[in-house]
Amino acid sequence: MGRRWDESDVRVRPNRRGSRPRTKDRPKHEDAVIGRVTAVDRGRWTTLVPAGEGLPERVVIAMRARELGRSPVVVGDLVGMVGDTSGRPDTLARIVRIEERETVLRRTADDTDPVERVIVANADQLVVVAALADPPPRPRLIDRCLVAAYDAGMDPLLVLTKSDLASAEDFLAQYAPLDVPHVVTSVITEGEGLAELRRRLAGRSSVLVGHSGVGKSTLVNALCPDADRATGHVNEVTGRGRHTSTSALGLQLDDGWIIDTPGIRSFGLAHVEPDRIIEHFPELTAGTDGCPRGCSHDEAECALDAWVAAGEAGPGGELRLDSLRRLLRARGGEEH
Ligand SMILES: Nc1nc2c(ncn2[C@@H]2O[C@H](COP(=O)(O)OP(=O)(O)OP(=O)(O)O)[C@@H](O)[C@H]2O)c(=O)[nH]1
Ligand SMILES: [Mg+2]
Ligand SMILES: [Zn+2]
Repeated sequence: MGRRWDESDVRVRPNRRGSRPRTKDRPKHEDAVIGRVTAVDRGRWTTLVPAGEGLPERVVIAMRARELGRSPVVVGDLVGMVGDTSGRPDTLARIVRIEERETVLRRTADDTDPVERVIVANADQLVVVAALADPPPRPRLIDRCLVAAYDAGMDPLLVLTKSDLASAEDFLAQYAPLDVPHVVTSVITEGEGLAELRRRLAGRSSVLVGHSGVGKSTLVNALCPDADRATGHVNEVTGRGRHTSTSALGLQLDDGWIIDTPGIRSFGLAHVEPDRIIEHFPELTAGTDGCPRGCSHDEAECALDAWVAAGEAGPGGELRLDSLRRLLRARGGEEH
C-alpha cells in the first residue's frame, strides 16, 4: 500500500511565522535512523522508517531515551532513533532526538482540559470536519479550529460530512466571506465529495479535527481501506459521539499523510495573538495603521470600521470585517 517516502519528502522551507519550531540539540547520534511517528500508546511510539541500508520500509516501535527530557513526542514528528531499528518482532528502538518541526498544532489549557497540548507536528493542512447533522454543526468550534490553523501556519480545509442527512447550503453561506475551501461529503451516497477530498489531500500532510461523531474515522477508512479505524455511533440521547477514537493515528496515503484524531469538545486558544488572525485578511491589514496602540481590533477606537466604510477594503469589506471580528471573538469565552 502507498508510496514509500524518504527524507527528501520532508519539504524543507523556511519556517512560517508561528510554526514555533523547537530548536534542538545537534545530533549526538550521527547514526540515528529517522522515522515518522504514526501513533503513541502508553510509552511506546510507533514509527515508520523508510527503506535504507539494506532494510525495507518498516514499522519500528520505540521508547524515548532519557536524554530527551520531558519534550513531547507526537504523531507527525520525525524522530532520530538508535538501538534496534530493524523493526523485527519484539524489538525496541530508542528515540534520541526530535527533528525540527515545520508546524505545531497546539491547544492551550482551558476549562475542559487543564494542560496545554501539542496535538500533532508537521501537518500543513488542518481539515476541520463537521457533520451537517447528527451531531449538528457547531460554528463556534469550527471558527476556533480555523483560528488554530491560522495560528499554526496551516492551510484550513472545511469538510462537511453526512450530506445525505442535511443540505450544506445554508451552513456554507456563513463561511463564504472567509474564503475557506470546503468539501461536502457523504459516505452513504459517495459522490464527487470524496474524490474532491482525495485531490485536496494529495501531496499534503493533513490532520483531521472535529467534534466526536462527525465522521473523521469514517473518512479515513474511505480514503485508506487498510486503515480499519473503529467508528462509533452517535448517542441518540445526547446527539454526541462517544469518542470512539482515543488517540491520534497517522496513515500514509498514496501521496501524502493523513492524521485521524480523537473528537474534541473544545479548542483552547489563549495563546493566539490577534495579529496572527489579521494576517489572513490581507485587504484589511493596511487599515490597522490608524488603530490605537494595542488595539484589539474589536473595540470602538479600532480604525478598521472607518477604513472599510470608506471602501478601502474593496467590495465585500464589511462582510470580511464581520468575519474577522467573529474569529477574534472566537478566541475567548464559551464554546458552542
Ligand atoms: N449518514 C451518515 N453517517 C455517517 C457519515 N459519515 C459517518 N457517519 C456515521 O457517523 C458515526 C460516527 O462516525 P466516526 O467516523 O466514528 O466519527 P469520528 O469523528 O471518528 O468520532 P470520534 O472518533 O469519536 O471523534 C458512525 O456511525 C458513522 O457510520 C455520513 O456521511 N453519513
Ligand atoms: Mg474517530
Ligand atoms: Zn484596530
